[in-house]
Amino acid sequence: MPLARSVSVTSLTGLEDWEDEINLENAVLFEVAWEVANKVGGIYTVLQTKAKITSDEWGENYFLLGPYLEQNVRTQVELIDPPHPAVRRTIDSMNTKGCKVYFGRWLIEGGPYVVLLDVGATAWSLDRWKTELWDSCTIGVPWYDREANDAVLFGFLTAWFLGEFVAQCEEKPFVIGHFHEWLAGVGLILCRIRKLPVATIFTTHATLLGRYLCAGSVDFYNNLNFNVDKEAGDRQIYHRYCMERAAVHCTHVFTTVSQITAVEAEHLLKRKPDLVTPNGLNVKKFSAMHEFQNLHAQSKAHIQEFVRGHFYGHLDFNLDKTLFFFIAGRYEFSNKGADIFLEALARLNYLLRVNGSQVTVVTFFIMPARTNNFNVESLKGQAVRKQLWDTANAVKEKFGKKLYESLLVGNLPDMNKMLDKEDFTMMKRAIFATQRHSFPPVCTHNMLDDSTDPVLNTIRRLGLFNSSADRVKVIFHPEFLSSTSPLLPVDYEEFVRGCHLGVFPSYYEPWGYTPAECTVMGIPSISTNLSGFGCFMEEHIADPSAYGIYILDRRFRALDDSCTQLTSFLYSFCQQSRRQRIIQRNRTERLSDLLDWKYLGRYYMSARHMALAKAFPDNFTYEPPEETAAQGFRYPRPASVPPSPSISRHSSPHHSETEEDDERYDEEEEAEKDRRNIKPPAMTGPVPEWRRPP
Ligand code: G6P
Ligand code: 1S3
Repeated sequence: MPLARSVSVTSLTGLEDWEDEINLENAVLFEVAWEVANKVGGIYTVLQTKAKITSDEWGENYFLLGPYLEQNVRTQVELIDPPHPAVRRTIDSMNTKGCKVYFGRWLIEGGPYVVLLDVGATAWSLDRWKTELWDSCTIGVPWYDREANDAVLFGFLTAWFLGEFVAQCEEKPFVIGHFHEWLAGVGLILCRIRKLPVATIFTTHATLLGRYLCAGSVDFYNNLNFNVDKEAGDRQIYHRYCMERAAVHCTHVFTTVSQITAVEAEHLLKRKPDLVTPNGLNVKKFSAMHEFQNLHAQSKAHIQEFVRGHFYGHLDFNLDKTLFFFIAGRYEFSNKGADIFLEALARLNYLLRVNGSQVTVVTFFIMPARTNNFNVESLKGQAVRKQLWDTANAVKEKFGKKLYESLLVGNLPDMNKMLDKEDFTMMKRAIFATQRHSFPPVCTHNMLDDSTDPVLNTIRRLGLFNSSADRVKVIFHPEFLSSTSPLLPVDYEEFVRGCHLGVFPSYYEPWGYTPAECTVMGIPSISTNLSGFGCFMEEHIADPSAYGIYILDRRFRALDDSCTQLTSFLYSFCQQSRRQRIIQRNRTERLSDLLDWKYLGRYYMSARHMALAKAFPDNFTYEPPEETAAQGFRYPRPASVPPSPSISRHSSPHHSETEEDDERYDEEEEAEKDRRNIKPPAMTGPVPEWRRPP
């Protein structure tokens, strides 16, 4: 039986003792989400990266509940018999009543157990369950909303599973149900309506209304007092909003991923979150400090190969002085800031041209849109590159053979006879094949909505057509990356490592994994003070830009001013020497600990403690946070940054005169100076309150 104990959630000190003091054997954690082994967006990344630390803490008593989707199961899940007797009995019982419930191990780090519920197999219950939902909490779901219907089926199956599980346990367990996002919310609502002995947590990763409102043209963050029912009704999402809001109000503990989303939730969902649970990552540490820099160079070489093919016939720029920028994510044109990024790129193009810069910027937009495969011109580019490579190799082979034979007989070769007419013909043919009468394409695929696509239309308006005069080139790759692609055969991680700068000027971004992923790989990034990540970094780092974390002000500036600021970030970045970029990458990578689940996982632990204390007050207690303890950890400025801004451009690493001395940079010395300043990132308090403008 667990001991009664008190846990302060403000001071997270003491949580290390949690496992020692609480008997977790009789506590079971179910984490419920539509994105379990099902990649849709960021929640998948949360669950997948967090699995290791959660499994380490909960062992055999940790289960993820998600939808059964055959294709995902085939590639990500090993189906097994449930080792836990009560789980086995629960699944058997449900399956004999017409459900299809599967059990397995998710093949990711930590290998957590998954319970997968086939919503399609119980679709025959939809009308009955919708009636029950209406009768118990007057939420009506229209027939045409497929996603909402799935949410109802998934919710009823989840609640059925949890109820049955509790009934099947011989000794009553302390069950925690942690539900993510509105799609999993119905299960939580039913747990409370049916009074199941389950401690519930609801985490929202984005509010439904926030996402919709931001995608329109409202000044969202400076005007949060919306008539929420009307706004939801106008957007035909009232029923979804009701599910979300009901889950928020039913749950024992309500959490969200950032302070900025906490304020949004308070206004739109009418409940202040009990806790902010920032998103972490599973940080890989290399034994050799230089390893991630070597990986950058290797991955960059792969991207350069692609660029050689894509720009065939127009390779009039120096690849050694070419920088790779990228934006990636869900294709929400203005929410993710693709609009302002394109505008800033046009301005950067102008600045680089008028200042006669030698630098070329190739910018990738990796955002999936509707396509019918790669376009011919892009595929041809890679074929032409390959043909040139093959030609060069064939000539080299023949050349090598002749040279060898000549040396064998003790003669120096006659260089005039090393290449014959046939070789020249072959080489000329290959060169002729590189002629082209059009600019390199701005898009790699055939778009289904070409004429209305917002990225393409903005490119057309701004005239960023990859002409020779353009110093900024644009490549829109409207599909997620894959190492099996015939065009750009790299996976996302490799691609990020090979780039120089990730640009994520989002307007709506509750957390934002993309800049966080850049950080742990040592790649600088631009985010905004409207993204959870940007606010978190601003809060915890004394001088973010010195660490390659550029935070764009999209909250207190007009759009045009933000665009000017973005342009100046990009332009300054282009002015850095190689040596400066290397130093900056080292600093960026040193922030990884701040984003490691090893530390950020404590907020999840804290939420679970709170939920247990609220649901089982006889067994657990919890101390309310003390206001004064709310002091977050702060990384100091890097030791080598000059104190005066006049000698430090954007706090970027100190200047080198030439590119040639780049490789002589003493990385160890710089790192050591910083190490002396940086304390271990123990999180001593919760993320401080979101500060309102003065
Ligand atoms: C890494 C490698 C270096 C390489 C550099 C290129 O640091 O270890 O050998 O010169 O990347 O950096 P850049 O910013 O020009 O891609
Ligand atoms: C959401 O996914 P999105 O890209 O639609 O959840 C993510 C995980 O919490 C978060 O990082 C992101 O900002 C949200 O927007």
